[in-house]
Amino acid sequence: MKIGKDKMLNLYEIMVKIRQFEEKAKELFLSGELGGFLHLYNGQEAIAAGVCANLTDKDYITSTHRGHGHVIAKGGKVDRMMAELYGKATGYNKGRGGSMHIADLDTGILGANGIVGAGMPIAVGAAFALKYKGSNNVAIAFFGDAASNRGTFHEAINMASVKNLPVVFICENNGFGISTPQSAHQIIKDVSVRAGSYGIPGITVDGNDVLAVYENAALAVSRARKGEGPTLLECKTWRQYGHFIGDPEKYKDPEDQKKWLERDPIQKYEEKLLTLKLVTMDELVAIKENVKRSIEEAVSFGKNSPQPSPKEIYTDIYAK
Ligand SMILES: Cc1ncc(C[n+]2csc(CCOP(=O)(O)OP(=O)(O)O)c2C)c(N)n1
Repeated sequence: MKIGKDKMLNLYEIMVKIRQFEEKAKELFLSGELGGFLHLYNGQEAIAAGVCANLTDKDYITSTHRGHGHVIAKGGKVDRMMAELYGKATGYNKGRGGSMHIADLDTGILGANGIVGAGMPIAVGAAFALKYKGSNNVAIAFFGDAASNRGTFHEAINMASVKNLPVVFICENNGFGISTPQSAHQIIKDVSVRAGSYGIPGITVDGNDVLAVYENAALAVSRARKGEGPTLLECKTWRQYGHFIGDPEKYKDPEDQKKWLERDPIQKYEEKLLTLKLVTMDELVAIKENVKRSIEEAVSFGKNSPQPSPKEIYTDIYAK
């Protein structure tokens, strides 16, 4: 598949932005500036970047508790995200959602979600609406390997296949559901085989290879846009940190951790870009520096934004 230099560098920039956002969020959380919980996306950046590079603002995504990467890749602004993490009025949810509930209808982000597996039926509903309206847009559901054991996964894929809906199911198989390894929560090795039960294509790719993700997601999105129905795309990856920040990670085999860190998706992609002579080290450094500035601006925006007014505590809570 042909992919130009601009797009290749854009994939890199998005991955770097996700990584730096997460590192900054971790630092602020550990210093006590941010409350709540943080489920970081480090190590999985190639998946959000590779998938969302095939989408427009009019396409939808549903996300998970580990959702910052999806939001950034889909076009979310880091300043409004950071403000949401700070619980401020300028955040995407006016400070009421926090890390696990960031949503932005303008960019098609139907929401991160603290309920495991809850995004899949929502994406199917959005895909149904798109088909009903005769649009050629698509909906994407991101979810983890453990979420593929939930009834919502099976019900959503069944309904999507029966109705031939424009939806792509992206399983980010990072090998764990909290502290439970995949081998202890399901007997299959590849989640993608579950697609066979529903008569749709199921594909497994290297989720740490952004170009492999991009190309396979492009095929799945194109099938959906052409009215050829849903696909289940499984991306094998690794959660570089614990389930949440504060998790002692005693259940991880240090050898596995080491092996996967050597396959860091950003590092691997840098090597590829340099080997292909598509970019110089100076250009990569310049991209990182630009991203760093935008993250610093986002922090100061979040920190200096006003708290939500207590008078608005019920605003947007009840539908009239
Ligand atoms: C319905 C539901 N059950 C249980 C939980 C508790 N819980 C939070 S995250 C998680 C594991 C999710 O694992 P996976 O789907 O593989 O995603 P990952 O955390 O690896 O990204 C669980 C069981 C929850 N939030 N919602």
